[in-house]
Amino acid sequence: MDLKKATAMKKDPQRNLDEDVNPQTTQKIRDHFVKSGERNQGTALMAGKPILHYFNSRGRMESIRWLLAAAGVEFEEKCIKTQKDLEKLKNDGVLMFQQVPMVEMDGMKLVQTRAILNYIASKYDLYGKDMKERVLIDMYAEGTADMNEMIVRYPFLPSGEKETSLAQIKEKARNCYFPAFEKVLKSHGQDYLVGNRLSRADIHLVELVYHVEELDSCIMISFPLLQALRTRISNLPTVKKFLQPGSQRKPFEDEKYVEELKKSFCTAAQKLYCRELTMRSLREWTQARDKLVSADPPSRNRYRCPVLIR
Ligand SMILES: N[C@@H](CCC(=O)N[C@@H](CS)C(=O)NCC(=O)O)C(=O)O
Repeated sequence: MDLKKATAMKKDPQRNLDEDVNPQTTQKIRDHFVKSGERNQGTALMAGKPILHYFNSRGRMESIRWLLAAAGVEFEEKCIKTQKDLEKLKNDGVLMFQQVPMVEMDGMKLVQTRAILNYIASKYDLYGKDMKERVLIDMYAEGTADMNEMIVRYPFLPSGEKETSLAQIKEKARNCYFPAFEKVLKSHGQDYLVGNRLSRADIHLVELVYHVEELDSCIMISFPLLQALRTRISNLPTVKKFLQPGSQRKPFEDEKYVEELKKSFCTAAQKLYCRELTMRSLREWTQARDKLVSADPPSRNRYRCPVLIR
């Protein structure tokens, strides 16, 4: 174990794990810090924690929260509470495509969920040991992302569409995605999906399992190996902590939660819309009045502004 390197990292906060070419060395150093009770060696020693910019909901940010938490990385969240907050971020020019998730990390402002996840996985050695492992991890991660996309949308659907969507989610999980992952685990008999060691694929899959179970509590009965994986991953100290109440994990967006979220956004959006309407009607009224007044100047006093009256 390279204690010299570990000590150098501790002394130099800017030093990061991704400078270590050999993942085994990285793992050893990580183990060293874990053993010595100094978790989050890559971040706690760095200048700042990653800052996550998103709504107060799971959405597309939840996988990022899971991955950071599993890697033992502490992070901060700047919650977008209103349309105004979102507009401000957009106007500040920090959202490359005018969208969130956005993560401030290592001096960068990262957008696009997949790119962010790739970066975190690479940095914290959760992305396999070679190209072949990596492509498997990508395949599995993309599969879970497709399934997750349906789940992310589900709480925000109009009530008339929810039932169909829920049935689709259950059907896909039960007959396509979960059997596929069960088969992978059965094929090699190992503890993790790829390369017999923890990768982002395991974290994404277990996150998905938790989310699907919230929608269908019996679904796991037919998938014993997935259940075992879930238990294994849930018992990792970092994940265990994240699963406990009071962590940064976001709750399932039930109807009440969605209503609250919509209210804070609709109110701000409506205000903006109303202001625009008001300004437009004011402009139109002024133009009409000016036309009348130019034909009959003394009539100016007869026209009072309807917007101001209102
Ligand atoms: N491909 C992007 C999609 C991002 C996206 O659709 N973000 C939504 C929130 S989940 C957003 O920013 N919506 C606000 C807007 O477009 O004004 C990603 O994966 O990050």
